[in-house]
Amino acid sequence: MKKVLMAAATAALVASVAVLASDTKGKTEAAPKTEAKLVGEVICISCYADHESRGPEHAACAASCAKRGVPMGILEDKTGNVYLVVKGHTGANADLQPFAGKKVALTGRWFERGGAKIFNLNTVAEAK
Ligand SMILES: [Cu+2]
Repeated sequence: MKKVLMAAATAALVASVAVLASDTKGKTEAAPKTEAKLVGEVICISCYADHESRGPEHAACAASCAKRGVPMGILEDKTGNVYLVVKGHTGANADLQPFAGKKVALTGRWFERGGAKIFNLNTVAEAK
């Protein structure tokens, strides 16, 4: 009887820990399992966050920031959301820098964790 109670108590503890773990902050929000498309402008995350700089007039500055290692992102056309772009476990600046200030179409996968929107890049091409 004692062993049965102990086993039940252990199971209850494991279950409550599992519930707590599944409810932790920073969980991944709904993300498609298949490849997604993201259309928007290539921006310098720092310049856009600090002074909303974007567009063709800012392309040279954004490209210069990218060379210095400032992450580039995408300002999504249809939502105005900003995505930080990565490429696997490396940065995506080499891929995005040639398109600074331009509209592009990306393929890859997006994630949302801890309030951050992240796009894991597969391909990039200029869009009209
Ligand atoms: Cu910048």
